[in-house]
Amino acid sequence: MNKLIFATNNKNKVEEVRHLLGSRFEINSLSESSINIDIAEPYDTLAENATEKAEVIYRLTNKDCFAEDTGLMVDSLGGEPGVKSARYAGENATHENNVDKLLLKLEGKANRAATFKTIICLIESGRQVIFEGTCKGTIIAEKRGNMGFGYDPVFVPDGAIATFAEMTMDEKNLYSHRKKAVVKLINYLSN
Ligand code: ITT
Repeated sequence: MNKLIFATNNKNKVEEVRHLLGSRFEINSLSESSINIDIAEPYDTLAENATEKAEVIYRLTNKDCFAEDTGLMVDSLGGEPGVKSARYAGENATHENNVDKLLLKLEGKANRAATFKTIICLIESGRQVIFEGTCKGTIIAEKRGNMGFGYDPVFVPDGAIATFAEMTMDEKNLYSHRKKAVVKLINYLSN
């Protein structure tokens, strides 16, 4: 099996995952599969939302597929924005709105530790498998860099000096939550 639908509308995720999968697996995003839907993420956990996205697409297509849900958990904000990372500043918030809200909420806080977590749900021949990847780091006070997406301009992974938005994709992948989860997916699919 080497063809999968990646149940996402996020072009940056597709680019990152495709870069990691190389030529071994062919993935098609929702738009590349001519599926024009925005799947709701109604649950309180990344795993439930990732599973929901994968299940909706599996039911619709009956084809092997996977979805991922990612959240940024900030320690001093009780885990916010967490599962609501994409909608932190409201339903139609841009990445910039979300980052601005995060920086505002962290103003004056000494503890700026945070963790990115990615959960992937694969459905292969009707069977569900979950993979997880995390990356610990710090939220800096001002945005730096213009690569990547989402919270990348304010996130410095532990062991680095640059933000994710100042890194090439290969550099981000030395630390990335998504990379760790995708490696587990690749290992599973390869066995
Ligand atoms: P799909 O549900 O269609 O996959 P989405 O953008 O809605 O795409 P999520 O629900 O997983 O994705 O939302 C996660 C949000 O967290 C995303 O919109 C970004 O703002 C942020 N995010 C996810 N991965 C990130 C990364 O690697 N670097 C920075 N921010 C990230």
